[in-house]
Amino acid sequence: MKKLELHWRILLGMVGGVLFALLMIQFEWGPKVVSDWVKPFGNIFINSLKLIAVPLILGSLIKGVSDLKDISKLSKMGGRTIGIYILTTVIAVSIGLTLVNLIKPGNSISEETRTELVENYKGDADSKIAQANKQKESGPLQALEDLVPSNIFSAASDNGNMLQVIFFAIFFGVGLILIPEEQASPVKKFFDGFNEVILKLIDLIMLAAPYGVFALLAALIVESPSIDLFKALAWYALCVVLGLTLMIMVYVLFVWVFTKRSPSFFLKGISPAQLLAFSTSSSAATLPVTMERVEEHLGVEEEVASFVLPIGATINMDGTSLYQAVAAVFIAQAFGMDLSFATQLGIIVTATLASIGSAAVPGAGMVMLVIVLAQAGIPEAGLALIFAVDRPLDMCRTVVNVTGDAAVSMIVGKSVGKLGEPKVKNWDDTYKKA
Ligand code: DAS
Repeated sequence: MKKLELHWRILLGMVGGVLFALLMIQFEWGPKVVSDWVKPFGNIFINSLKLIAVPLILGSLIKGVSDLKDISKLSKMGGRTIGIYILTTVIAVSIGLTLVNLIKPGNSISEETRTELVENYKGDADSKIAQANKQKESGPLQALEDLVPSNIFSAASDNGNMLQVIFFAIFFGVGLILIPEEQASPVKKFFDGFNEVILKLIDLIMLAAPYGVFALLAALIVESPSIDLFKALAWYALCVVLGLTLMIMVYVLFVWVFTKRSPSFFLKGISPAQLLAFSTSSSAATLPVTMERVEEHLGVEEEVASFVLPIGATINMDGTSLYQAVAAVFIAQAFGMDLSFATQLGIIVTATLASIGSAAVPGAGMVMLVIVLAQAGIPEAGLALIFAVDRPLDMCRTVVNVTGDAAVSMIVGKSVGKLGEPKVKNWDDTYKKA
């Protein structure tokens, strides 16, 4: 039998986890069996995601920053590309934060369920809530002071400060740019290889995802069989999808205003890439199709598309950053934490940086969410809450990631005079012999 695609296997894991838990709660020994013999596999899965977060940041950011050297030769296009990418990411995170604070999906959890949640994740929740409250009393420049680690290893430790790891990675990348090429190249080669290994490890971890989801969902249900938890998860998923839809509208508007191309022209041109992004949950896997659509159907010249899109697939993940902002605040709400405005501003920074560091592979956004949670002092145990619905949301946010890259490539193309008429007038021509 043909092997099922990973996301269908994960969706199966979700359904299996729910059915298994509903069976187990029929017996009075059921919940204990799940907690003792099933939940540990869910924790192992979450721990493996947390394990890979720091190496992923170090590898992808050091490589990303040191590759920027090529951009200096194309500074005009490079500066615009990075600038617009960061702008769209900040807009995405802001949309996410606005919606999650308006809809408040985590607040629909009842007090007793919240108490149970904090009980179930006691150690992690208490320390994080205490840390968040401490952060509220700190001085105005505390966040800036905390950015620079005194010891990279303590920064990378479990209770470390992920922004400090990001700071070190960028700092190291800058150092790599400034040393002579012959000395830098073996180091860059090492990080290229290091990155490949990390991406392979994420693939391996994601293979365990169906089982991890099964265990997490089963444990979640037997430990807090409250319907309101699932209602909250449904509101959370709605919040993310609503934000992602708004972000697509922002791109359509930007393309219309800055390139005078109509919404239908843009969406028709990019839709095959969006469908592939949805089914693969991988911007990297979709990149070849994104490039073909942008060049052949959206009129961006090869010189611009081949530069802007690969960088976009690596560092421009607006869908991911929006999702990370919503997920972080949702988990805080679920644990009864009210995040200060400063902490939420910090989320804009960390979600932007975390999405830059996210790899263009399935599940990477979830791995990097650890950084956003750690930085805002939100219990990482909350990952178990949202992982159950992460895969369908990963499919949706990857569509936005790809759409954003295409929109920016058109805007940059227009700004450097490299946006012309599409080579292929419409869909039928694509399949007609030239
Ligand atoms: N699936 C990632 C991508 O390829 C995004 C994510 O995991 O958030 O864009």
